[in-house]
Amino acid sequence: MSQTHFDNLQLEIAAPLATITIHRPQVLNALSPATMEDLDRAIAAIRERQDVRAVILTGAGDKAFVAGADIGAMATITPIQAQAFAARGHAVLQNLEALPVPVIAAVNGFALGGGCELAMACDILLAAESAIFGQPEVNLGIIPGFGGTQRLARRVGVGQARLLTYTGKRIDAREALRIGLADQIFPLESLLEEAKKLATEISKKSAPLAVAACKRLIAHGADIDLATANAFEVSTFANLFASQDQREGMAAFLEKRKAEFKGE
Ligand code: CO8
Repeated sequence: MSQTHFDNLQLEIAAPLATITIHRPQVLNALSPATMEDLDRAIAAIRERQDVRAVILTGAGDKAFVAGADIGAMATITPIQAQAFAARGHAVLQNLEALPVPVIAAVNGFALGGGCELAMACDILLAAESAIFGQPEVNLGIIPGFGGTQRLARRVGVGQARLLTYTGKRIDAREALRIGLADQIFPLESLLEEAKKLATEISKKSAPLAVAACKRLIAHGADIDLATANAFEVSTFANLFASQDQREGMAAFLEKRKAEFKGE
């Protein structure tokens, strides 16, 4: 197991799992520009590791996942600096989305503004029953700037996205689950354990190239027409028949044994 302490987060790698914990408890894990750079470094470190099969992203403490972008760091910035911060935030979240392994958000408390946007850039969003979600930017005179208007609308539909972004209201985990913002909810005490259970299940039972292919197809398919997306599915399906994992998976089934996938 390896642990890397960045200034604003911790990265623990215990292959096949990696866990990123945003660690700025004094500001409820708010995202400063330096935190986004640390996050990008952690993502790059994970990308280097062939033995990591799933990532968990959470916040330090039991109160907040991430309470938003750091308002103190944003209060006096210029439009040019705001543009740079938002653009960089988008790039980092795209790097997170581009990891070939599933990223599971374990939302352990407030996920507001940039925190909600960070959680939505993950593949699967698990939340504590005590979690609180919202895009409160309009209450600060700004709008979501890390993809909130876009990922939220794609995730929960334009109606719910309008309700949340126009009012800035907070919703609890049950409401987040009802509208499809959260995928599953658990008591806070068992959230991390459940996230690890899911990550381990995917890591141990599922063929890595196949999981990566599902991830790519679902992510890109949402933004293109159905016929084109289905055509990508057909060619990706066919390509997997060039993998050792396909031969191993099918042989193991026929021989009634557990498959040993290598991601090759
Ligand atoms: N930024 C900076 N500091 C914060 C933030 C934040 N987002 N959230 C909380 N803190 C700080 C508080 O100021 C407080 O510090 P101190 O102890 O020094 O007073 C400490 O964390 C604890 O917070 P509270 O005392 O407020 O705790 P409460 O339990 O009373 O309230 C809340 C918790 C409801 C979460 C409250 O802290 C809150 O409303 N926070 C702000 C939430 C918010 O508005 N988030 C959205 C920010 S904007 C954004 O995310 C834009 C994203 C796109 C950026 C684009 C780049 C240009």
